[in-house]
Amino acid sequence: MLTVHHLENSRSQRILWLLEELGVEYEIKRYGRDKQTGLAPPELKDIHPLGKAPVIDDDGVIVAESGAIIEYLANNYDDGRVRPPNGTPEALAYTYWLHYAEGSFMPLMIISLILARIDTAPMPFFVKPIARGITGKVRSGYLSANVKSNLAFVEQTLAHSKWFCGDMFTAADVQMSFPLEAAEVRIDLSGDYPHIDGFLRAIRARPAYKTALDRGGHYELMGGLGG
Ligand SMILES: N[C@@H](CCC(=O)N[C@@H](CS)C(=O)NCC(=O)O)C(=O)O
Repeated sequence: MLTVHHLENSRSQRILWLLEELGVEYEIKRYGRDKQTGLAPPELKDIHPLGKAPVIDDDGVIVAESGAIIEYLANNYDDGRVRPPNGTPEALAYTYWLHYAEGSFMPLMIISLILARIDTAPMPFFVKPIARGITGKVRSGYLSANVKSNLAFVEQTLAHSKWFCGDMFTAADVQMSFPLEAAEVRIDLSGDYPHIDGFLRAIRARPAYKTALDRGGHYELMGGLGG
């Protein structure tokens, strides 16, 4: 039996979704986040040294890191439904988006989350303007421009095709769902990014996405996309 170590409100939701798309049987071990810090509980470190989600245990084979898990599931359980044929331009796009999601887009979301945490952290009143000054500089000098150019790039891609690798739904769409859902928490995508908005509506209409939500439990992402 395949077990998904699933942290509430997290990236592991998309692994449940992919398993539903593939029709693979699995069980869920669900973990709650620490109420104060939002971090994963220490028990996750018993499964993998980094203690992050997702991690899967497939009959003793432990795989961590969303992209690696998706590749493992596609290699072992896909009969061509969620991955373009090798050697095609779509296959190259597939590899690109699988890496881009965590390699390029998510770091921006994490920086944004950290800045928002600093802005709202309890601190002496005289320190607050200094802290705000620093977070504002990071936003204006780096974050905002990069978020904009990345969203524009994704928007342009989805203006050309319904899914990230063309007309075929793939696991790259599953991987890209989380960064876009994280972006959606703070930005009204329907205005400047109608194709991203349409993509999010399209994934949410998929039966497998809905079943994964039912099985994974409450799913609500933390805010933090400042500026
Ligand atoms: N790049 C990794 C990121 C893993 C990660 O940071 N997971 C978050 C959940 S969204 C986590 O476990 N956070 C809790 C913590 O850091 O304690 C992946 O895609 O698997």
